[in-house]
Amino acid sequence: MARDYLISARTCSVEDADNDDSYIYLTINGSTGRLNNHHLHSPSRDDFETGATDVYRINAPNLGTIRNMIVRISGNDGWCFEWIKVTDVATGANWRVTYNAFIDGDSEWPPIVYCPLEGRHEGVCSAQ
Ligand SMILES: [Ca+2]
Ligand SMILES: [Ca+2]
Repeated sequence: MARDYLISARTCSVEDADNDDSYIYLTINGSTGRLNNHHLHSPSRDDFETGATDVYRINAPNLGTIRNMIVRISGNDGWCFEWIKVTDVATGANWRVTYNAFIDGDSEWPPIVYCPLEGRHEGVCSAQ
């Protein structure tokens, strides 16, 4: 059965942290379901601005306990994120992964980062 989740994403407060032109995708692997390459995007506002926290409400398969997240960028506008938090609206359970660095499709930074949780509610992302 599908459930509602809030996905919050905090953009870093450093130069060029913001993203306007690249596509950001989030994969969430849970104990009972998966959200695959979900495009994080708001049609109604300029998201991923420096220092901002953007919140997206989505409907997804029941993920159960989240095991890991994968963040991917497509495009040449690098994005720096401090953290991403996923909240199960029905239960209030939440999982947060921190990174504090850039992902970038065309630079020394990786285009994909892997964020293991392995039963915890806090995790740290690193390059694939
Ligand atoms: Ca940028
Ligand atoms: Ca933007």
